[in-house]
Amino acid sequence: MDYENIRVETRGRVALVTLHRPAALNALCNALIAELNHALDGYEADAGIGCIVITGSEKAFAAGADIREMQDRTHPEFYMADPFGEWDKVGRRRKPIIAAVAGYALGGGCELALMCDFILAADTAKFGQPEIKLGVIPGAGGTQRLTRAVGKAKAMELCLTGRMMDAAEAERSGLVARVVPAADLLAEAMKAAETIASMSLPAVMVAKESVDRAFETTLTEGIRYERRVFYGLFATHDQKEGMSAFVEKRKPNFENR
Ligand code: CO8
Repeated sequence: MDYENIRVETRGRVALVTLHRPAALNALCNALIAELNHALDGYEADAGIGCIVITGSEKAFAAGADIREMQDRTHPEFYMADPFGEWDKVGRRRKPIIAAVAGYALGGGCELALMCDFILAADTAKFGQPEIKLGVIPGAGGTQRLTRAVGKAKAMELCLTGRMMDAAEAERSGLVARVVPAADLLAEAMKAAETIASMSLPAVMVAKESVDRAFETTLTEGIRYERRVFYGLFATHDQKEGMSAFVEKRKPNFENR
């Protein structure tokens, strides 16, 4: 399928989605989010895909939600259309998604990156929630996911001042998993995605779900949950294969079941 605002390609078991609205620094209009969700729906249903990478351009991962599209909205229009419902779908995906961020990841762009499972950043990356400068606040999870990622002090400072954080500060704060030279960003993201996609998909999906559970529940409940799904993995072919391969000193041949 041809999209207008994103580019998609598949490399082996990895799907690569490139946000592509260069004239607007990849500002996230409704049509782009709809296309992204359409592509992600396909990858979720495709047993041949084990991991997804979302990236942008050298200059911008995404400079936020599309301000031009939003500026004249009224409260009832926004409430009835509930565009955030569409955004939320990205954060509820079951297969792993890596955000490969170069340049600006601002406002909704930072929030989109935060919806992914982890962020790899180029040394050129700049993160921020500048909505306060527009007379509003982050609306796609920024006040919540950013706070969980970097703690109250830094999240509060970013949301109240709108200042940007560079890649080094983002790594120090725990917002990004790793910073790499800009020229290596896509290769590093694809390498990480290929590693993930080579694992047992049920184990990967359960690991993702379990880590996410840590943000939703108490420690006792989270540990109980982890233990249940750990035991559950012993019903999979891949557990038998993974452990047999270790004992037999060979590489596992996971069948994703
Ligand atoms: N929306 C629409 N257009 C944008 C956006 C945006 N967020 N960001 C940049 N553009 C456009 C500019 O208008 C400009 O277009 P044109 O050439 O037609 O004038 C083009 O992209 C290039 O931008 P600049 O000329 O400004 O480029 P600079 O290199 O000078 O500056 C910046 C780059 C610093 C990134 C600057 O563009 C900027 O500050 N952008 C806005 C950042 C921002 O405020 N983001 C937050 C938006 S609000 C939000 O994200 C709320 C999320 C809630 C979810 C909403 C769900 C519906």
